[in-house]
Amino acid sequence: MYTTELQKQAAVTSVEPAELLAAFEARVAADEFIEPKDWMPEAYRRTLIRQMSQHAHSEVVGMLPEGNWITRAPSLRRKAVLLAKVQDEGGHALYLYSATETLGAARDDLIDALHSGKAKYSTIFNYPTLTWADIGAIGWLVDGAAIMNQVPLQRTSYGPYARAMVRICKEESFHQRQGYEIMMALAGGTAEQKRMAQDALNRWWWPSLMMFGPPDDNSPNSAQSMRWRIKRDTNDQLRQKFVDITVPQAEAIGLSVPDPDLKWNEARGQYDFGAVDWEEFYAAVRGEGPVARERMQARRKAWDDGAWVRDAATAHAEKQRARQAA
Ligand code: FAQ
Repeated sequence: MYTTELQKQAAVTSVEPAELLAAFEARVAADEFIEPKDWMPEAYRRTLIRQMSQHAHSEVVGMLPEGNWITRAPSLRRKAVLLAKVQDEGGHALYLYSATETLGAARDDLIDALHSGKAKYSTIFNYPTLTWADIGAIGWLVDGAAIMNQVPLQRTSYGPYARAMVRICKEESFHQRQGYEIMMALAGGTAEQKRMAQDALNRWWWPSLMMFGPPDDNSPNSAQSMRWRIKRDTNDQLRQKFVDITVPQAEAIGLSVPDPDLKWNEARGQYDFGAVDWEEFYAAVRGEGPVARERMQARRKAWDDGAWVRDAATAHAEKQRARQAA
């Protein structure tokens, strides 16, 4: 798992020298970026490897629900846009895996952890995409929730993660708008198209709220990650922001958010909203989401089918190295 001597030393150092720790904490407190060769507490490194690799896995598995509609997009324009979007998600995974490697993690270990079910990925991608409107709902809600979480990550304390987020956020912002535009077209279309859009919103609303993670009082990692400025906002703060921004967007296109308890709270200047079904969330985290098994099967098959490409690329690189040496 550890690739450099420095990282090996850090990993086996059980007592972290107090002055190194104090200097690290002072840098974090001063909003300086921590860079790959800087000393960092082992737990900080492990937290980042966990979060960043799970983020990368989410991007990769996240290609599957939308990939399902590339061949059935309703027009050439929609197909070209969807292809580009799905390709972007693959790119995000690549930046994130590369950024995780700067912490000494080996890519093969990370992929193994995904395929063996040891590593998590976002619960949202365990739901099926039943109609074309789901592609609109994913762009609007899922990318919308992803941006809400990722904009603050542009200021996360680990430099390579923060920098990867800058480009990812630009692309996610385009994704969110293309999704909303699909929903706008459907909501303004025939009665059947509007019904499809509402049905997609009904199915994707609550899983989108779950993307932000468990409530703050049940989030074991939040307090430490906030102290280390890996996370800049808590799960509940981001969930609230998402609700406040998204509800008026639904209203603007004549759709209704499927929450009978949703109400503008004048005193708070925010929406009150109903209880998320946390049992459903934890079941999805445990790998029991509606299409979780299919998602993992598809990932493992793609990995196995791609073995020859990896072998060919390795052979090509070796040939080039040998040629240069000669
Ligand atoms: N799904 O203590 P916390 C996207 C786990 S990218 C599954 O609150 P933390 C782009 C969590 O890992 C979407 N597991 O944890 C796209 C932890 O377990 P662990 C992904 C979840 O890390 C769009 C345990 O629960 N984005 O959508 C989830 O402080 C469209 C306790 O939770 C990121 O990964 C969940 N929803 O906060 C692609 C952003 N929530 O690891 C295609 C970066 C929590 O200790 C199409 N990540 N868990 O075993 C983060 O910001 C954080 O990791 C959170 C969780 C906020 C997700």
